[in-house]
Amino acid sequence: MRVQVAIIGGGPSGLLLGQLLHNAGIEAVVLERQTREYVLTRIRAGVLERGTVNLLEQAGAADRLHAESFTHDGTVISVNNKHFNIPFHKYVNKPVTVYGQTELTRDLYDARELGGAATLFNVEDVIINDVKSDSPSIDCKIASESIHIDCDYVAGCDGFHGVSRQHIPSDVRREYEKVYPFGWLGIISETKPVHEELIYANSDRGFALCSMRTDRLSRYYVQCDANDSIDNWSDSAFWDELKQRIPEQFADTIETGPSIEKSIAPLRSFVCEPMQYGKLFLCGDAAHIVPPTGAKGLNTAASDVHYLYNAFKQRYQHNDDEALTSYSQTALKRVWKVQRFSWWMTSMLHRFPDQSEFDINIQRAELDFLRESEPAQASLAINYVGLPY
Ligand code: RFL
Ligand code: PHB
Repeated sequence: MRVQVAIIGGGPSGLLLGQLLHNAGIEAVVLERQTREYVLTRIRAGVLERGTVNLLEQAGAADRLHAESFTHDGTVISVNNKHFNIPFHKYVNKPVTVYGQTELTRDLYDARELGGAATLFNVEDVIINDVKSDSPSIDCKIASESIHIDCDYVAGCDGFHGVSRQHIPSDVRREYEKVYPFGWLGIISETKPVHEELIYANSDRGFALCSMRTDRLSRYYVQCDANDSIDNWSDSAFWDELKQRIPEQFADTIETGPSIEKSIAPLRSFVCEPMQYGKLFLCGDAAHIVPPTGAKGLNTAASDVHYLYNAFKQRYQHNDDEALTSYSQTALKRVWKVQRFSWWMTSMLHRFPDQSEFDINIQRAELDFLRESEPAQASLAINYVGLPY
């Protein structure tokens, strides 16, 4: 097989990049290790920036999103029993869109299928060859059959545990990492969301988040121990804990019910530099991870896709590879700003095991300042709705 761009990973970044390239007439194949069904069981992101929605529109995969998503013009921050709202529209002319990653991924798979774009599933043992040459290639297997793919470029969209990043030699690759001493226990329940906006809660018992997917599907999280297990959390233990972390007004009215999904996610900040090596370009979680506070993971994957897609277009439609050459530099500038925002939101809202009384008072002062200061709220709003590309 020969394609112009071989894309490793059929998560949101690989599918979005693949679909945009396909629509632009650039031949690409997406190689996914799992089955489509497996990828669609991963419950992850829920909040999309305008830029992400724009890219889905360009990819021709936004019809259902427009019909079914919610638009949010603000968010609630609570501190124990008190809360305040940050109205995005007062500071920025953009809302955010609430639409699940599962649905977005399904829409991209459907768009690819409809348009006849190639996605290969159950792909094993991916090896990238000769990325420093003008003729890189990929060897892999599907059901023990060997497949060889010649290409001009390789896009590594295979997430944090993928193989692409390892193809950048260790003397070139620099990795920056911060692991947080807690996780998020998340559930989904077929219940009415407790509030029309998301609630980010700082409480003496730890962080909590009230989010949603639809008007009958709620997504809730509580901060938990990094080594905790879902076996320790019955549904009633989860609801009891959540209610103790959010203001009484919400705890008294929250609709509870059986969870239909329950999982624990670790929290990590991570950046790999550079995001390119020879003909290999990393995109999304393959190159960087943020803690979910602030909802930036999928959105930053989308901003990488924006830069890389436009660079490929320059290359193939105008025979100009300047944007490709500077892809890593361009993408990383935005990546680090998003890292800063996600780290800041995480630091401001969680209980840390080694937090002293001093640290807690500083955190309270930060939240007080945010409640009272319009410039501080503007800064949160600008970052939350999404920095420009
Ligand atoms: P993904 O989604 O990990 O997809 C990578 C794909 O590559 C495949 N793969 C391989 N394929 C072939 N060969 C190999 N050797 C391969 N190795 C791996 C994998 O099977 C997979 O299908 O990365 P991508 O596409 O870069 O997308 C990133 C996003 O998934 C991620 O950033 C977000 O989910 C993060 N995130 C959130 N982001 C937001 O923008 N807003 C949110 O509200 C939000 N909430 C969240 C989140 C992540 C969470 N968890 C579980 C970490 C909430 C949570 C709890
Ligand atoms: C979610 O709905 O899953 C979600 C929303 C906001 C976040 C993280 C996750 O910051």
